[in-house]
Amino acid sequence: MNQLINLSASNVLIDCENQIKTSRPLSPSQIEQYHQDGFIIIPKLFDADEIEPLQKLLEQDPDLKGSWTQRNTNKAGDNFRVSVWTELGDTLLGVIPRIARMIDATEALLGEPCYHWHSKIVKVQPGNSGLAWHQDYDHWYQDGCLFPQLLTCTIALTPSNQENGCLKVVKKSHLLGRINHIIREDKGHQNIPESPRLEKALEKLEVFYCEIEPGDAIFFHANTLHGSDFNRSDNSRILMHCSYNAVANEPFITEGQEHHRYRPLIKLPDSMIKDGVYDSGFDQHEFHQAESKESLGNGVFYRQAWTS
Ligand SMILES: O=C(O)CCC(=O)C(=O)O
Ligand SMILES: [Fe+2]
Repeated sequence: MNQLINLSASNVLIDCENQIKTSRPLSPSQIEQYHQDGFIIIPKLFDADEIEPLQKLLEQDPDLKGSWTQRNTNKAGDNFRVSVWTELGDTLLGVIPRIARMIDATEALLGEPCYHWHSKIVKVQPGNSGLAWHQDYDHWYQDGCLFPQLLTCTIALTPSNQENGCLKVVKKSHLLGRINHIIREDKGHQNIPESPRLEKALEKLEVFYCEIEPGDAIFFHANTLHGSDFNRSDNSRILMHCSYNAVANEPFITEGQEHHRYRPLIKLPDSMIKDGVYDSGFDQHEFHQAESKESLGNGVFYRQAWTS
């Protein structure tokens, strides 16, 4: 680990940073497909031996050192679990969002330099009803981003399929622009697109179920409608979502948005995970403060409307 700390502390890595490039860039046709459909699936973005260390950590500490936030924006009002972080240190969870293949793909899709917005691990337990349809940009618009120049790279940590409530997306829904979302207090504070716009969009556009295996990834646009169905399996479905914003799109709202301000994103070589150049374990990792309805904190999901 000393290797990384020493490297980060020297000017050498900063000088080399611009020259670090992925050996697995997206192809022009993958980039075109993303722009047409609002998402693209990249099988095996990470190899099995790159995902295994994180899977092992999740088995050893399923509670992620108590960082789970009980988030309640799903259909039956039951909670699913999310752990979120904004700062990228030298832990495995801080290294993955900085790996060259993630950043190069994101910048190729956004068409401009990016920085880390936030990352999260979402665990949907057996019997959980999954997430209601939503666009992430509705939240990020409220956070003060002028343009929908953000995207998310979702990496499967467990198999993700229709039985266990995989991510489902509405193809081409990024072309709808931002739909007004309404917080439904009667439905567990779900933040859902207003009717009848959602119903009309679902009539016209195709729903695609992103069935993926550990290491496979989905890049999706901030305005792509997405959600998930019931987890009818006996095991939790776990996805890691890494979201990025364009540097030029830093939120104009600063109060309460310190964690979403621009910070330089130091790109790391693709080989970093296989070479084991990271601090393992969740102990050293700085998760964002846990939030709940009673203790909202100054969080990623905090909304003034929830407190009223
Ligand atoms: O993991 C999932 O099912 C999706 C999570 C999601 O869409 C979100 O947290 O905004
Ligand atoms: Fe989302």
